[in-house]
Amino acid sequence: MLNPEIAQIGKIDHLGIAVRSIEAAMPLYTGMLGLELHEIEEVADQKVRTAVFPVGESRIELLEPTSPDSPVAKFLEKRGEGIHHVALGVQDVAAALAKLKAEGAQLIDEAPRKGAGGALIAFVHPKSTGGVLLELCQR
Ligand code: CMX
Repeated sequence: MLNPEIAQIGKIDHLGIAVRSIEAAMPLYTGMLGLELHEIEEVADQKVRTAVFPVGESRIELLEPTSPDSPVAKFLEKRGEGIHHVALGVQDVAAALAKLKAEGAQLIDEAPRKGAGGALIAFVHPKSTGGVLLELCQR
């Protein structure tokens, strides 16, 4: 049993980058940067299509909205393309959520849900984390 007093953040699991079109962004990531595409997946729950590029022990995850009411569509409209969230790899999302809540963080997800690649994820509101949307991610 993991200790809920400790968030147990082990690494940056991935950086989420909002793009209007994965296809249009591809030459930058596979061409200019020489990264290898691991997979493209639709995450219906989040109304996004994701493209994952492993970078060392972390990944870059491109996020393309699949609907005008996707959180990523809203982000693109307001801020344009760019870094959307930082995903911290944790051993136990539920325990990390409990810890952050106790510390005063404003949770977007009170309980873990399913994200890209079968991971368990939960988001913390950027208003309570210095303007950075944080995702907790358990693989
Ligand atoms: N990073 C930093 N700030 C952000 C942000 C982001 N990604 N998205 C929104 N904000 C800011 C806005 O700029 C705005 O700030 P101001 O009030 O100063 O203008 C504030 O948060 C509220 O923004 P909003 O446009 O009114 O949007 P909502 O409150 O409706 O939603 C949020 C914001 C973060 C709660 C929503 O986007 C959300 O629930 N995100 C989590 C889910 C998600 O992003 N899923 C997509 C990725 C899925 C995946 O990785 O699989």
